[in-house]
Amino acid sequence: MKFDRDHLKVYFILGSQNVRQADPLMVLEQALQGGITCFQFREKGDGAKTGLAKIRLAQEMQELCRAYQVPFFINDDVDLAIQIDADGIHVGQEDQAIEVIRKKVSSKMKIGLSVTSVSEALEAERLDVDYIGVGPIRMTTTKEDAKQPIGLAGLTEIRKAVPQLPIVAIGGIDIEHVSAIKTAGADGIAVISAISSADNPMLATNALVKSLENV
Ligand code: TZP
Ligand code: MG
Repeated sequence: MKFDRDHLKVYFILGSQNVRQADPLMVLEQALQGGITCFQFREKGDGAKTGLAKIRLAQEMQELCRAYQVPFFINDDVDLAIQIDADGIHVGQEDQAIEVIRKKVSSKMKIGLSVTSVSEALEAERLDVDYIGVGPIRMTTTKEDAKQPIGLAGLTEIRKAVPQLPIVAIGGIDIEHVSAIKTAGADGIAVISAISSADNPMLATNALVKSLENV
Protein backbone atom coordinates (compact mmCIF):
# COMPACT_ATOMS: atom_id res chain seq x y z
CA MET A 1 0.00 0.00 0.00
CA LYS A 2 1.27 3.42 -0.96
CA PHE A 3 1.85 5.69 2.03
CA ASP A 4 2.69 9.37 2.18
CA ARG A 5 2.00 12.42 4.35
CA ASP A 6 -1.50 12.82 2.90
CA HIS A 7 -2.45 9.67 4.76
CA LEU A 8 -1.81 11.50 8.03
CA LYS A 9 -4.65 13.99 7.55
CA VAL A 10 -7.29 12.27 9.67
CA TYR A 11 -5.63 9.35 11.42
CA PHE A 12 -8.04 7.35 13.56
CA ILE A 13 -6.86 5.16 16.45
CA LEU A 14 -9.13 2.62 18.10
CA GLY A 15 -9.23 -0.42 20.34
CA SER A 16 -12.24 -2.23 21.74
CA GLN A 17 -11.53 -0.60 25.15
CA ASN A 18 -12.33 2.81 23.63
CA VAL A 19 -15.96 1.94 22.92
CA ARG A 20 -17.99 0.86 25.90
CA GLN A 21 -21.36 0.07 24.33
CA ALA A 22 -20.84 0.21 20.60
CA ASP A 23 -19.28 -2.46 18.39
CA PRO A 24 -15.72 -1.36 17.56
CA LEU A 25 -16.05 -2.74 14.02
CA MET A 26 -19.12 -0.60 13.43
CA VAL A 27 -17.36 2.48 14.77
CA LEU A 28 -14.42 1.79 12.46
CA GLU A 29 -16.69 1.27 9.47
CA GLN A 30 -18.46 4.57 10.16
CA ALA A 31 -15.11 6.33 10.45
CA LEU A 32 -14.05 4.80 7.13
CA GLN A 33 -17.29 5.97 5.54
CA GLY A 34 -16.62 9.43 6.95
CA GLY A 35 -13.24 9.54 5.23
CA ILE A 36 -10.41 8.68 7.66
CA THR A 37 -7.09 8.56 5.84
CA CYS A 38 -5.22 6.13 8.14
CA PHE A 39 -6.10 3.69 10.92
CA GLN A 40 -4.20 2.32 13.90
CA PHE A 41 -5.36 -0.69 15.90
CA ARG A 42 -4.43 0.10 19.51
CA GLU A 43 -5.73 -2.65 21.77
CA LYS A 44 -4.38 -1.83 25.21
CA GLY A 45 -5.33 -0.73 28.71
CA ASP A 46 -8.30 -1.62 30.86
CA GLY A 47 -10.60 -4.17 29.20
CA ALA A 48 -8.43 -4.68 26.11
CA LYS A 49 -8.58 -8.02 24.33
CA THR A 50 -5.58 -10.32 24.36
CA GLY A 51 -4.48 -13.51 22.62
CA LEU A 52 -6.70 -14.93 19.90
CA ALA A 53 -9.50 -12.42 20.47
CA LYS A 54 -7.05 -9.58 19.83
CA ILE A 55 -5.71 -11.22 16.66
CA ARG A 56 -9.22 -11.87 15.37
CA LEU A 57 -10.32 -8.27 15.93
CA ALA A 58 -7.15 -7.00 14.25
CA GLN A 59 -7.85 -9.13 11.18
CA GLU A 60 -11.45 -7.98 10.97
CA MET A 61 -10.38 -4.35 11.22
CA GLN A 62 -7.64 -4.88 8.65
CA GLU A 63 -10.17 -6.34 6.23
CA LEU A 64 -12.43 -3.30 6.64
CA CYS A 65 -9.52 -0.92 6.06
CA ARG A 66 -8.53 -2.84 2.93
CA ALA A 67 -12.02 -2.47 1.52
CA TYR A 68 -11.65 1.32 1.86
CA GLN A 69 -7.97 1.33 0.83
CA VAL A 70 -6.95 2.94 4.09
CA PRO A 71 -3.53 2.03 5.54
CA PHE A 72 -3.76 -0.26 8.57
CA PHE A 73 -1.22 0.24 11.38
CA ILE A 74 -0.76 -1.73 14.58
CA ASN A 75 0.29 -0.13 17.84
CA ASP A 76 3.31 -1.68 19.56
CA ASP A 77 2.73 -5.33 18.72
CA VAL A 78 5.45 -5.97 16.13
CA ASP A 79 4.84 -9.73 16.06
CA LEU A 80 1.15 -9.22 15.30
CA ALA A 81 1.99 -6.69 12.58
CA ILE A 82 4.29 -9.26 10.94
CA GLN A 83 1.84 -12.13 11.44
CA ILE A 84 -1.06 -10.41 9.67
CA ASP A 85 1.07 -8.35 7.28
CA ALA A 86 -0.09 -4.91 8.46
CA ASP A 87 0.80 -1.85 6.40
CA GLY A 88 2.61 -0.32 9.34
CA ILE A 89 3.60 -0.40 12.97
CA HIS A 90 3.48 2.50 15.44
CA VAL A 91 5.67 2.49 18.54
CA GLY A 92 6.50 4.76 21.45
CA GLN A 93 9.82 5.76 22.97
CA GLU A 94 9.61 2.92 25.52
CA ASP A 95 8.88 0.20 22.97
CA GLN A 96 11.28 -1.85 20.85
CA ALA A 97 14.04 0.17 19.21
CA ILE A 98 13.41 1.28 15.64
CA GLU A 99 16.60 -0.37 14.37
CA VAL A 100 15.47 -3.70 15.86
CA ILE A 101 12.00 -3.37 14.32
CA ARG A 102 13.41 -2.48 10.90
CA LYS A 103 15.42 -5.68 10.89
CA LYS A 104 12.39 -7.80 11.81
CA VAL A 105 9.78 -6.43 9.42
CA SER A 106 9.53 -6.45 5.64
CA SER A 107 11.02 -3.45 3.86
CA LYS A 108 7.59 -2.26 2.79
CA MET A 109 6.25 -1.99 6.33
CA LYS A 110 5.89 1.64 7.46
CA ILE A 111 7.06 2.72 10.89
CA GLY A 112 5.69 5.55 13.02
CA LEU A 113 7.23 6.76 16.27
CA SER A 114 5.77 8.84 19.10
CA VAL A 115 7.76 11.95 19.94
CA THR A 116 7.29 14.58 22.64
CA SER A 117 10.41 16.72 22.33
CA VAL A 118 12.80 18.28 19.82
CA SER A 119 15.58 15.87 20.78
CA GLU A 120 13.34 12.85 20.20
CA ALA A 121 12.27 14.32 16.85
CA LEU A 122 15.88 14.79 15.74
CA GLU A 123 16.62 11.21 16.76
CA ALA A 124 13.56 10.00 14.83
CA GLU A 125 14.89 11.74 11.71
CA ARG A 126 18.21 9.95 12.11
CA LEU A 127 16.40 6.62 12.58
CA ASP A 128 14.56 7.01 9.30
CA VAL A 129 10.98 6.54 10.47
CA ASP A 130 8.12 7.20 8.04
CA TYR A 131 6.35 9.69 10.27
CA ILE A 132 6.27 10.91 13.85
CA GLY A 133 3.26 11.23 16.14
CA VAL A 134 3.77 14.46 18.09
CA GLY A 135 2.04 15.10 21.40
CA PRO A 136 0.16 15.06 23.55
CA ILE A 137 -0.82 18.47 22.25
CA ARG A 138 -3.53 18.91 24.89
CA MET A 139 -4.68 17.10 28.03
CA THR A 140 -6.20 13.73 27.28
CA THR A 141 -7.94 11.21 29.48
CA THR A 142 -7.85 8.49 26.82
CA LYS A 143 -4.26 7.42 27.46
CA GLU A 144 -3.62 6.51 31.08
CA ASP A 145 0.11 7.26 31.07
CA ALA A 146 0.06 10.28 28.76
CA LYS A 147 2.91 12.74 29.22
CA GLN A 148 2.49 16.46 29.96
CA PRO A 149 0.88 18.34 27.04
CA ILE A 150 3.38 20.15 24.81
CA GLY A 151 0.83 22.55 23.35
CA LEU A 152 0.99 24.30 20.01
CA ALA A 153 4.30 25.84 21.06
CA GLY A 154 5.88 22.38 21.42
CA LEU A 155 4.47 21.28 18.08
CA THR A 156 5.80 24.42 16.37
CA GLU A 157 9.29 23.87 17.79
CA ILE A 158 9.35 20.25 16.64
CA ARG A 159 8.16 21.21 13.16
CA LYS A 160 10.99 23.75 12.90
CA ALA A 161 13.57 21.17 14.05
CA VAL A 162 12.47 18.55 11.48
CA PRO A 163 11.04 20.45 8.53
CA GLN A 164 10.87 17.40 6.25
CA LEU A 165 9.49 14.73 8.55
CA PRO A 166 5.78 13.91 8.20
CA ILE A 167 4.02 14.86 11.46
CA VAL A 168 0.68 13.79 12.86
CA ALA A 169 -0.39 15.68 15.99
CA ILE A 170 -2.06 13.71 18.79
CA GLY A 171 -3.68 14.12 22.17
CA GLY A 172 -6.91 15.84 23.21
CA ILE A 173 -7.64 17.03 19.70
CA ASP A 174 -11.12 17.97 18.56
CA ILE A 175 -12.51 19.82 15.59
CA GLU A 176 -12.00 23.29 17.03
CA HIS A 177 -8.23 22.72 17.29
CA VAL A 178 -7.65 21.56 13.74
CA SER A 179 -6.85 24.86 12.11
CA ALA A 180 -4.28 25.98 14.72
CA ILE A 181 -2.61 22.55 14.61
CA LYS A 182 -2.35 22.69 10.82
CA THR A 183 -0.93 26.20 11.02
CA ALA A 184 1.67 25.00 13.54
CA GLY A 185 2.96 22.64 10.86
CA ALA A 186 1.33 19.25 11.39
CA ASP A 187 0.36 17.27 8.31
CA GLY A 188 -2.68 15.96 10.12
CA ILE A 189 -4.36 14.94 13.35
CA ALA A 190 -4.60 11.59 15.15
CA VAL A 191 -7.66 11.12 17.32
CA ILE A 192 -9.40 8.53 19.43
CA SER A 193 -12.29 10.10 21.34
CA ALA A 194 -13.20 12.83 18.82
CA ILE A 195 -14.48 9.98 16.63
CA SER A 196 -15.04 7.00 18.94
CA SER A 197 -17.09 8.99 21.49
CA ALA A 198 -19.08 10.95 18.92
CA ASP A 199 -22.84 10.33 18.69
CA ASN A 200 -22.32 9.82 14.99
CA PRO A 201 -18.74 8.75 14.16
CA MET A 202 -19.30 9.14 10.43
CA LEU A 203 -20.45 12.74 10.67
CA ALA A 204 -17.74 13.57 13.22
CA THR A 205 -15.10 12.14 10.87
CA ASN A 206 -16.50 13.95 7.90
CA ALA A 207 -16.43 17.25 9.77
CA LEU A 208 -12.76 16.66 10.70
CA VAL A 209 -11.88 15.83 7.08
CA LYS A 210 -13.60 18.98 5.83
CA SER A 211 -12.03 21.24 8.44
CA LEU A 212 -8.55 19.92 7.55
CA GLU A 213 -9.12 20.54 3.89
CA ASN A 214 -10.27 24.09 4.57
CA VAL A 215 -7.14 25.28 6.39
N1 TZP B 1 -0.86 9.08 22.55
C1 TZP B 1 -0.68 10.31 23.00
S1 TZP B 1 -2.14 11.01 23.48
C2 TZP B 1 -3.02 9.63 23.06
C3 TZP B 1 -2.16 8.66 22.58
C4 TZP B 1 -2.53 7.32 22.12
C5 TZP B 1 -4.49 9.52 23.25
C6 TZP B 1 -5.27 10.27 22.22
O1 TZP B 1 -6.64 10.12 22.46
P1 TZP B 1 -7.66 11.35 22.35
O2 TZP B 1 -8.97 10.79 22.81
O3 TZP B 1 -7.70 11.73 20.89
O4 TZP B 1 -7.13 12.43 23.24
MG1 MG C 1 3.71 2.07 23.01
